[in-house]
Amino acid sequence: MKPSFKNLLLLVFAASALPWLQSCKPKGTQSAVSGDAASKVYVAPGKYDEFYNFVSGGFSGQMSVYGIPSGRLFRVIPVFSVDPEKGYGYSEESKPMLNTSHGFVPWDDLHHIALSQTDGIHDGRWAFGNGNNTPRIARVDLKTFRTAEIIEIPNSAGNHSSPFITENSEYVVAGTRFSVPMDNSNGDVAINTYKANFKGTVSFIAVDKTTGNMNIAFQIQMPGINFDLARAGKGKSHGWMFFSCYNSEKANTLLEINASQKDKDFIIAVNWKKAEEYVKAGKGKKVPVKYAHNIYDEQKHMATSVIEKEVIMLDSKELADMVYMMPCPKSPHGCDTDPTGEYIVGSGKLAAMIPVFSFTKMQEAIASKNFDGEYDGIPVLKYDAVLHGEVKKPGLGPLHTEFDDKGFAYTSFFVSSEVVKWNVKTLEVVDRVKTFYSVGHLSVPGGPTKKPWGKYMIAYNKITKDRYLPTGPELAQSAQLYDISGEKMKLLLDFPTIGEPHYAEAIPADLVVKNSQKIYKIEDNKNPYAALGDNFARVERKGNEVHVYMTSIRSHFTPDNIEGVKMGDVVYFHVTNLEQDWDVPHGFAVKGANNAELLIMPGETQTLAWKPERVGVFPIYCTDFCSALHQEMQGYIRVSPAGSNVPISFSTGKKEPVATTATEK
Ligand code: K7E
Ligand code: CUA
Repeated sequence: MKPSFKNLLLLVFAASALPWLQSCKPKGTQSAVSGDAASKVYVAPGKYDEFYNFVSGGFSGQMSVYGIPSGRLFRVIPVFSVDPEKGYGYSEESKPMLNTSHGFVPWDDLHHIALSQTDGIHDGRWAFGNGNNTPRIARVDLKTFRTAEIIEIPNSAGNHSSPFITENSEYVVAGTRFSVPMDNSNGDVAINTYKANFKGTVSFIAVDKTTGNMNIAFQIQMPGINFDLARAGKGKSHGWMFFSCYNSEKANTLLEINASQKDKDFIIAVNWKKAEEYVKAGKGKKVPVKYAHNIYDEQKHMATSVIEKEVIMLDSKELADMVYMMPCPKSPHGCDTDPTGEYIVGSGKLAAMIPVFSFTKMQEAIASKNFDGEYDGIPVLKYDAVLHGEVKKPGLGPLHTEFDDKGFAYTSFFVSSEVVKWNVKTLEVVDRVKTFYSVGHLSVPGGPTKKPWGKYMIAYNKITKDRYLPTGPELAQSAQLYDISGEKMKLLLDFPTIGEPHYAEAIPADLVVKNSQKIYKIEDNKNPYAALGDNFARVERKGNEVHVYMTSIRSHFTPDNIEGVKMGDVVYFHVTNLEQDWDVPHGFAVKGANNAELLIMPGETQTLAWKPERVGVFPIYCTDFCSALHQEMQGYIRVSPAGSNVPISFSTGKKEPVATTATEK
């Protein structure tokens, strides 16, 4: 959420004349840390952290990786945004990853992380993230810490309610924030025909057990409202998915007022096992769509993008026993299920309490048809019939809830800048701590799973006025680490984040460390442009394309002198890193290229395309300090005028260039 959301809340609360709003917002820098905080976050040099924290980068489009408890930043994984540091989105091999039905999209807005699970417990295999803007879901492989796959979601706009994962990673699930005319309808409609023409969808993207590869198993067409967040059922509620929704008013303008009219919106419960039965029975309609599906091949070191043409759509109106609505006050944001799967917590941004729903009661209400009418053909369950109870007067602007291993819930409050700890069964508030300031999501290691590891809670704050050295108009967003091992929460540490953090997940380091890949085996390199040894290095002309099959090894490129390129040519540098040692990437850059560098991992091949725009001799060099003679890892490429008769030639370590046969096409 951007500050506009804060303004909305301030507006609404100011309008309802709550002067205590001001008084409960912490003022000024408060350290509020106890004496032993420093030792609790101190990870000695050379020692490992206890947890990995995978943090969404919001409008940076990336995912960042921190150590907990130290708060040290290890890596920024490029996901939806190009990253010149790593050549992601710049190398020929990675460009297809960012292809969509709208063409190449170099950016997105990543809000939520979902780590893969087996039996409801983190298994350390993959991290999924959503692209909000151009609806997509990405899968990051935790062996390589690289984006392995991106799938676009059709019939969706503002893929916010996404990705949320089921307890055996059967599906990652995505709900559309904006309702829109469906892709195969005439999209050219008046916006004020919203109620008639705009629809919502939720998508179930199946995840292959072995490869992790995603495919859209089915979508469900929903009323034209806004889907905000979601959580899968677990344990007894496995097979269900819960979505928070706002704008049940179906407003299409000035939502801050028009979508805040009703007392209650909904949490929508979807029985996806039932949906699967309907799909099997052929109750889904095949609808024409267009969406990109991009996969990175680890052996070819190359991505491919395929445009898919069809999805299966189920209709929530027509198919019984599949979708139910639970009334939820008021404009709910977070929708979180506790580790037992019995309780569903709805956080109404504008509500003065937190409703907690009971899965058992929901089942009873469904069985006894305890309905309060229908909404767009979907049965609405009676609020009182499904309610476990309400957490009274918890704070202002509840957003998200996370759980520990001892039966407690932690809810973030944006407006009152605090985290409130409460007992999931008794609904009693047992503790509260300040955050600095305006907290969004929380993360407890294992918090969204059946088996939280507890110990820490991390709050991700939107506003950090007076917490850090000023950096001009924009300040760092921030994470705050709390110790939750005792009865009282204790602030331990602040650390700044990359982009705007929304959700994050933390996982014990052991689950990831043991699988971490060190190199790509050179003998497995199937890139068609690889040069698997210095003796394969060469330069070939194909029409106006010049292909340089180059190798890199400490501390030289082969070849490092290239001539015979002419104006009008496109030069493709296919660089194979022959190293087979951990942590020895080589970089590659060309003066004046309208492109980025390449950063090539051991055993990998990556390609940089360069169209020279002037005649001359251009240096090339390695950008990654790889040995004592790194600074010697350099070379030249000569560009001659169009029509010149300088032949293609190349060499390394020779005084005179060796002429070769150019393959003319
Ligand atoms: Cu609350 Cu986009 Cu999950 Cu941000 S969302 S905070
Ligand atoms: Cu290779 Cu520096």
